[in-house]
Amino acid sequence: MLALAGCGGGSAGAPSVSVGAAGTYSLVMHIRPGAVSLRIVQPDGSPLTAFKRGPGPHTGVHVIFARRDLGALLHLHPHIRPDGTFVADDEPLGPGPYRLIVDVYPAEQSPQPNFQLFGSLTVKGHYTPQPLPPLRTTETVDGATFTLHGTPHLRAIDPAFLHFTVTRGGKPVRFTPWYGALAHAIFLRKGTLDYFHTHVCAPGASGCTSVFGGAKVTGRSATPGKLDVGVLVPVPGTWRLFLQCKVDGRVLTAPFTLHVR
Ligand SMILES: [Cu+2]
Repeated sequence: MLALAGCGGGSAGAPSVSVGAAGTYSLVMHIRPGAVSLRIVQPDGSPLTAFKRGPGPHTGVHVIFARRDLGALLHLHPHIRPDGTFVADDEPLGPGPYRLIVDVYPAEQSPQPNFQLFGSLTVKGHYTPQPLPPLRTTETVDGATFTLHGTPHLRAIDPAFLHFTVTRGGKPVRFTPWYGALAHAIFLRKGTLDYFHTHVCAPGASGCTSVFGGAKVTGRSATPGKLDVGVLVPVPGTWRLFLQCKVDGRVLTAPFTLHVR
């Protein structure tokens, strides 16, 4: 029996995900150089100011900038001011068109724990879209080697796990909890940029399970250097997994191309 704890959340193109609730909310963006100021407007026209708090990654708002060619990603959990505004510092982004995904965890957890709102922005400058590389099972980021073990056989709406090891200098790394999880797995679909997000949590961690329709997924890591990453994507296609973890004070992002039938 698989328990897939993704940070629950599919996006457009995922018929069984209840994005209806999100459809009644809207995102107000104010773009300025190096930062985007954001606010969520509720169906009654007032700003959303009450967000889920507590341990685990499923709190507040998660802001993700994904370049349209899936060649770059930035994942932030900005502080929310009492008036409901939050500022995402997008200084690190290079030129190009981006999809902005705001994954929202409101205090009111019904009918679903979270929903997504979307925007887009373009960072000026010369940009050439890059084709997605084929799956490579080893990626080295900042001297850390991420290795995917085995051949993934992934199917839509079917929870599964991918087994990774992360080493540096031949030794397993130690993960520092970051944004409430040991690792974050952000899945984006080529072309449509459909979105799903799961987490890898320490044993016994609470608030870490992701939900999609009736399925749940919780990634686990009980051993340094090992990550069991839950996969639960809503539709077939070519997906890009951005696996993120914090090691020695730095956030590392390792991308993998996945084919989902
Ligand atoms: Cu996350």
